[in-house]
Amino acid sequence: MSVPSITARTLACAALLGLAAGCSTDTSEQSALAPAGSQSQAVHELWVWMAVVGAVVWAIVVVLMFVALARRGHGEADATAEDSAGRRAAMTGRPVAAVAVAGALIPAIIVGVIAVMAISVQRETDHSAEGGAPIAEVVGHQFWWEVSYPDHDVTSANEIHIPVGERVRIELSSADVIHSLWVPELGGKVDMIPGRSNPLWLEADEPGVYWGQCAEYCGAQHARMRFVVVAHEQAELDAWLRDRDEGSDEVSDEVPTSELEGDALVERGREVFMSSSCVYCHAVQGTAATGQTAPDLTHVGSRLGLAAGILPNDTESLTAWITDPQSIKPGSLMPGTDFDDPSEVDAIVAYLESLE
Ligand code: HEC
Ligand SMILES: [Cu+2]
Repeated sequence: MSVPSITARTLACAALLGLAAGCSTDTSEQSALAPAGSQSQAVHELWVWMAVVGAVVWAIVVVLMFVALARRGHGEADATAEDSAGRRAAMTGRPVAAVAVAGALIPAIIVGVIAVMAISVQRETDHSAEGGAPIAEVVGHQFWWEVSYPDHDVTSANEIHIPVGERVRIELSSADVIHSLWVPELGGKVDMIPGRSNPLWLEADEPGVYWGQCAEYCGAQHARMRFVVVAHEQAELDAWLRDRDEGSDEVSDEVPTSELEGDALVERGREVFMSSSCVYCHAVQGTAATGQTAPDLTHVGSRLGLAAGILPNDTESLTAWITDPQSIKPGSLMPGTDFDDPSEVDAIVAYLESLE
């Protein structure tokens, strides 16, 4: 009887290990096992220690369990009831000591050491005491991220641009329910709570694009609430911000009309957009569209993705999204719009693509 059940348990363990292996991907798209900054490195090292200690304890317990099973088998085969009663009486002193050491003292030491390590990692990743101004503010919305840069008049969505090789502060809050911002390769996970502001520090050693994800269940499309952190060289970041800074003199009258001149489709798209319901939710700086409940579309043409990292930013996806967002992200807070004429969608798409 016991043999098949042990085999079954071994198989179950192997299956679980297989699942766990799924957590580690070489593409390193959103992997906590591929740290790319000192914060995530500290968290990763703690995790490795906990995994190793846990594995050793597990192995010892399993070995002891088999030893106990083997001994019990022997005892029952050739012992009379009297024998085993006598042996139990003789042993009562020893098991109590063994249980006290293996069941209480050793675990207390292990948990104590891990607690000290965890507290030290927590201190390493929390720099609240140092203060410092946030370079970006991120507000969680069902089911997207609003990102603004306080030193620049720039508002974007679903991408956070930071300088490389530097620890930067990001301020987090929420417009509706609790969300949690997590970029596994760069740092810890911090909740975004309505009515309060929480700081998070991010640090990337190498320039690149790092994927993040909402890590607190927030509604129907929680799983599709993704974003990217883009780490740039400082000069490149400055240029990125300058190009989009609505307040800076260089571009003050560039957006949005100069790009539209001479292109009839884009011009028509602008008219359709401005006379559709889009403007009640979306803003385009410098126009009559001033909605505040949806992603700011001022530079949507140069966005890396659409709808919180679930669609590429291309003509096909943009058309599909505007026509029927509910089939792509059911339960998202953008309704489909009925257009009188399908060419109106093409025009809006051309207009939005011109907004770089
Ligand atoms: C009732 C409010 C509402 C209306 C009306 C609305 N949208 Fe949206 N829109 C949203 C919300 C909310 C999102 C974010 C959806 C998500 O990612 O979950 C969004 C996302 C988008 C995006 C993707 C932006 C990005 O950066 O990911 C585009 C493009 C867009 N809307 C265009 C339009 C157009 C064009 C119209 C008019 C035809 C329109 N929307 C009407 C609420 C609205
Ligand atoms: Cu969520």
